[in-house]
Amino acid sequence: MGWLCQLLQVVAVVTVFCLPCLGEDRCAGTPGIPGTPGANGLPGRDGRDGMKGNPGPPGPTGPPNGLPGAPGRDGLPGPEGQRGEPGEKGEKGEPGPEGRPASFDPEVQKVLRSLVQRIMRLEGVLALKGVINKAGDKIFATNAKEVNFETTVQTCQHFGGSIAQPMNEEENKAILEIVKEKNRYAYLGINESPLPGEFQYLDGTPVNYTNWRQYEPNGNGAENCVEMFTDGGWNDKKCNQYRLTICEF
Ligand code: MAN
Ligand code: CA
Repeated sequence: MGWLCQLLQVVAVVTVFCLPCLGEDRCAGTPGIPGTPGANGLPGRDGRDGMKGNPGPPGPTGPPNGLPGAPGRDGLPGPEGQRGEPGEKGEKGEPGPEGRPASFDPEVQKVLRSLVQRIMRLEGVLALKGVINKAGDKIFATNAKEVNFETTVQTCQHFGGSIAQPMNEEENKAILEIVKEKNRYAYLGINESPLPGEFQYLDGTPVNYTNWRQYEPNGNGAENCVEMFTDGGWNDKKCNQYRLTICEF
């Protein structure tokens, strides 16, 4: 079959190239059959260097008896450890700057104002009920008991006060109110000094206000205590009588 195909191919070529000039005087030549490709030329010149390639994969692990490598980088910080024992007490620091007195604090002032208000209200109630008698900063009160001078001093001390000791007319009047109300004489916080006829407060300071009755004091060293009568006048008297207990607070 190969030769038949080849023959048909030749006939086809002859037909195509010979038919156009049938009946003409001169017939144009037909193009030749392309020749066979020539032999390969000489090798060309070397090209320019290509771009640098990517690094290759890591090589295989070396033998186990190699030198140790450089130490690796530090790892991440570990979790927080347990709290240690308290350290020893340090040196005392320098004193800080002087602060504002607590009394200047607006909050403290508010509390103080409130306390003053409440105390004044309580005093009002007690005065209204005749439990206390006020004179200036002093408050006088009685337990309505009659005891000797020494017991009066002790009773008043026991309750945080002291035996009534009038130092001016106002205080004398406040004590008198109680004396009159109970209609009982009361010992005062005044004693005769070692000098007969000289009287002093219980701390030894000389009296700077007196309200002696007429002809008093007349004990001349024999009457060392002082009592208040129901008219407010004073009499020097022995200390062992039973008199109304009046204290000042
Ligand atoms: C009594 C006592 C005295 C007082 C006279 C006053 O003798 O109370 O202290 O001075 O009376 O008359
Ligand atoms: Ca007297």
